[in-house]
Formats: sequence, structure tokens, C-alpha cells
Amino acid sequence: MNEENGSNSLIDFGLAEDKSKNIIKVIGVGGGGCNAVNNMYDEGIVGVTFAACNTDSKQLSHVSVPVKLLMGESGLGAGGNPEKGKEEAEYSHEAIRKLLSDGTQMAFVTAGMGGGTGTGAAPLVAKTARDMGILTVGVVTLPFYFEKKRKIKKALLGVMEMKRNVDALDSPLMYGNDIHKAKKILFNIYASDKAPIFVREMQEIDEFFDQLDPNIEVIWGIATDNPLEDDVKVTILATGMEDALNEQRYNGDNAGKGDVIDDEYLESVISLLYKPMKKEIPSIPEDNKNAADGEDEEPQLIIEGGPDEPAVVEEEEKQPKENPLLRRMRTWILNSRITKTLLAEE
Ligand SMILES: Nc1nc2c(ncn2[C@@H]2O[C@H](COP(=O)(O)OP(=O)(O)OP(=O)(O)O)[C@@H](O)[C@H]2O)c(=O)[nH]1
Ligand SMILES: [Mg+2]
Repeated sequence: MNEENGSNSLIDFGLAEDKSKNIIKVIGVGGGGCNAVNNMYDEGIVGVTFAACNTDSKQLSHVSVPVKLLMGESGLGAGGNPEKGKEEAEYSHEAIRKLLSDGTQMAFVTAGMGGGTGTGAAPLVAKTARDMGILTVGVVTLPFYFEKKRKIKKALLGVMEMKRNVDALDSPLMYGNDIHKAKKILFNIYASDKAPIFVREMQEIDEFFDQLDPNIEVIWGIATDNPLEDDVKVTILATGMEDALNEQRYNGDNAGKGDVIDDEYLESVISLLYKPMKKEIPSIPEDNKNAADGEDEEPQLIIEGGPDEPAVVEEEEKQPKENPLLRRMRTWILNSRITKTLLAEE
């Protein structure tokens, strides 16, 4: 019933407000976080509401998400300083609470770690949500390796702070990335009315899930997305994977040191998370081509464009090591008409 339209009748056929759309909110914090929510908003993702929070008024003015919150007073950004980002968020604590007081029951807080706002303010936004009893998930990215270690270390400290303030932190970069070890998967398939999903394609999905932990908990759904036309889009949210940070903490040299986070620890986490992608192709050197197995020989690198005939290398070996989750998905995509995949990171 709608009392606001002045009707006293018992039966009111006026349009009811859809309150369910407020249940899930995706909040972008900082430049990277706001870019992420902006992309989702522009893509027309339905069923969730978006909010963009930043300390940088200029960046915020370019965001098309209608709900925006300028945190802090200056409007000038946090200049790469997480402490400043945190202070600005603390200043706007009440406004953050208000933003979440619209019936939100689940919040995804997303940020690019490594700058000032996302790194410093996102944990506070997450804490505010969780303190309000909202199921809070963090989705963060770490800097690219080319952004260098100083920034990566700053980002890792932010991630650790984030972990303390969310119910299940998720980032494809944060874990060993092995979806085989996932404990829970939230899975949605989008197809157009013109080209709905076929049973045959559902069997492909079966095959994909057959490769995962048999005890995995799967929640899934199908939704219509007509602009996809002949394509299909899949959204996967996988949680419960091995956490490289925790593994290192409990199994590495720092095991038992509690919350001590020193440079050595950060260095060791970086070497775990940023494994170099080597494209080394072992080959038998010309002189030893006929030698039995060449067991004692060091594998040689083939220099591309060299005078020798190229070694015949299995396609599998040529491929650089990459995120197994993405590789799995790609394998799967090749077998079906799914051409677009949206993962938490992409
Ligand atoms: N993939 C991707 N990563 C981004 C993007 N923008 C920022 N990032 C990442 O997020 C990190 C933090 O950058 P920002 O989000 O711009 O920083 P901020 O949180 O706004 O912090 P300040 O500007 O210092 O207040 C960067 O180091 C990048 O690794 C983006 O558009 N795409
Ligand atoms: Mg910024």
C-alpha cells in the first residue's frame, strides 16, 4: 500500500517501490574503485545499486554513477597517502553510514590498493558497513608489478587492514588463484531472449564444475541480458580459495609471529603473489640432438628468429603460466559460445 498518494482505500493498485534493488550495493572507493563501479553502471548491470566514494572532487565529477560521496573536506585526493585517505573517510563517517542506511544488506567494497584513498578509506567504509550488520565483501586489486614495490607494499598493508574489516575478501590476485580449491561459487549466466541457453551448454557447465572440489557449494542463476544477442556472459564469484597471504603467515618463516608485519614478510608475500611469467622453451642443443635423453644437460633457451630450425613444441608448453582460473575459464569459453566473461578482476 502506498500512503503517500493520499488514497485511503484498502486496495491500492499504485506502483510499489522495488525495495529489493537496494539490498546489494557496490561501493567504489578511490579512483580505481570508482572506475570499476562506473564501468559496471555503464554496462547496465541491474539488481544492485552503485555508489562512488572518493576524496578527489574532480575525479568524482566525471563518474556517471548517480550516488556519489565526496569524503573529507579538501576535495583534492589523498595524494597517495593512505593515512590521509583514512582521515578523510573518518571525517565523512556519518555520510558513509547514511549511504548504507537505505536497506542495504550486502555491500561489495571495491578499490584499487596502492594509492591513498582506496587503501586508507576502503577498510573504513567496509568497517562501517560491517558494524551496521551488513554482509560485507571486499573486492580489491593489487598494483601491477610495474608500479613497483613501494606501492605494492603500501597496497598489501591496505589489504591486510581490509581483511580485518570484511566477511570474505576477494581478489583474483590475492590467492593462489586456484579455483579447484574454492569452497563456494556464486555463478550467474546471462543470455538474450533471442539465443537462450541450451541443455547441451548446461552440460558444458557440468563438465566445468566436475573439475572443482566435489563438496563445493554452488549458488547459481540465469538472467536475461538482451544486448548480448548471440553471446553469453558468465559472472563467477569464487571464495574459499587458498590465501597466499595467510599461507605465508602460517607456514613461512614468519609463522607464529602474530601480527608482526615487517619488510621481510612483505617481500616474501610479493614473491608469492607476483610470480614472474617466464616463457622459457627448453630444447635439446644442436650438438646433442642425438644424445640419449640429455638428462645431464641444462635445458637451453631457443632464441626467437635464430638460425636453427624451430623446435616443435607442444602448444601446451608454449603457453606462459597464467592465472589458472582465467585459463580454466578460457578453456571453457573455447568450447561454448561464451565470448564474454566478467570476473571480479576484469
Ligand atoms: N585496473 C585498473 N586499476 C586501476 C585503475 N585506476 C587505478 N587503478 C589501480 O589502483 C591503484 C590506486 O590508484 P587510485 O585508485 O587511482 O588511487 P586512489 O585510491 O584514488 O588514491 P589517491 O589518488 O592517492 O587518493 C593504482 O596503483 C592502480 O594499480 C583503473 O582504472 N583500472
Ligand atoms: Mg585518486
